[in-house]
Amino acid sequence: MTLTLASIEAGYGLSRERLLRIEYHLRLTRSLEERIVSLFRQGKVIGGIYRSLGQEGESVACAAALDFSRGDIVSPLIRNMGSLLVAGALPVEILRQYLARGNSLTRGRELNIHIKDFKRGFMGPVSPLGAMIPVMAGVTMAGRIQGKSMVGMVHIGDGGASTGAFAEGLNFATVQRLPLVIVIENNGYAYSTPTVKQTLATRLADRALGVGATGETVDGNDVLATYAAAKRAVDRARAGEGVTLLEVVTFRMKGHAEHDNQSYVPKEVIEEWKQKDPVDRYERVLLEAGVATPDDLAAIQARVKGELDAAVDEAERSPLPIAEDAARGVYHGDGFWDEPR
Ligand SMILES: Cc1ncc(C[n+]2csc(CCOP(=O)(O)OP(=O)(O)O)c2C)c(N)n1
Repeated sequence: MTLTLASIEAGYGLSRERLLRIEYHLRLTRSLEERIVSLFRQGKVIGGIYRSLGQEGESVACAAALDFSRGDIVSPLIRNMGSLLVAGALPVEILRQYLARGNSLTRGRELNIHIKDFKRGFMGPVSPLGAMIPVMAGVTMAGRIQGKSMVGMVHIGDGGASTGAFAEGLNFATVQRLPLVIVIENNGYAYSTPTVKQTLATRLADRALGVGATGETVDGNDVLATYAAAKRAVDRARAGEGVTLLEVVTFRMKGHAEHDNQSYVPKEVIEEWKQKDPVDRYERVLLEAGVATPDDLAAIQARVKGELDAAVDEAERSPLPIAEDAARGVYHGDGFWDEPR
């Protein structure tokens, strides 16, 4: 069937404006990461870079299904910069984190996307994988006790889904019928360990069956299909129908971090997934459906470039942390975190 704007609007409930906003966030995510790699190669980044190249589609599409005006909260992992940008984190805030600046959201104490802002609706990860599942169960339970209609969304990798914290959190959130969407990113590898060495299950979403949650698997590089699946899960959660375990099938197109040359992945596999690039695929859909012209797409890329030029400049001009501040803000009540930066 040929897609048109009208058929997309009818099938997915997405207006032209929202479809172009998704495109903007896809390009912003990809380009911001490219800028961060460039800063890394100049020796300016503190810590590692965990690219989401090839996975931007699922981060952006899943977060786009949330309604941040209703208090929804997303908990991204290191490869979900796209979710943060959709939630309203600014590129300059993310850049200041990577550059460990004194006026970053964590004042230079935490790196990459380990940031939170409950008001805007994002809560960055802690490093122990799986731990954010029970934490987000708690966040959504608190929301319910407070009478809010908020939904939580938490991301986990195929490797992270092998942890005890994941299993406990999934079971607890499910039996409590909490409004939580757990997104498993099946991106082929956990570091150098292929998914087939993590589990004999062929569908990671089947883990929902054992606890009585709803499970769904979707092509994570198909932005519209992923949006639709995430929206179904969010709607179910908001309607009081509990947890969905949404498996997004995608591929990590880079090594675990910049130091990893991904030599353990066969070249043909990388080539095969290149053809399924989520951003290219989404742009083809926009063009074929007449939602955007090549000029529209070029204008979005120009806007992204202009915004990132300014953001990189501002982040590089931001001050480094002050040594004396290291002992402040450790205990509640000294006003450190309320001081303007
Ligand atoms: C509980 C725990 N074990 C090990 C690690 C170290 N570690 C960090 S990332 C990573 C690989 C994660 O793979 P996966 O969950 O599949 O996510 P991906 O990197 O593929 O996005 C590991 C083992 C950790 N952070 N937490």
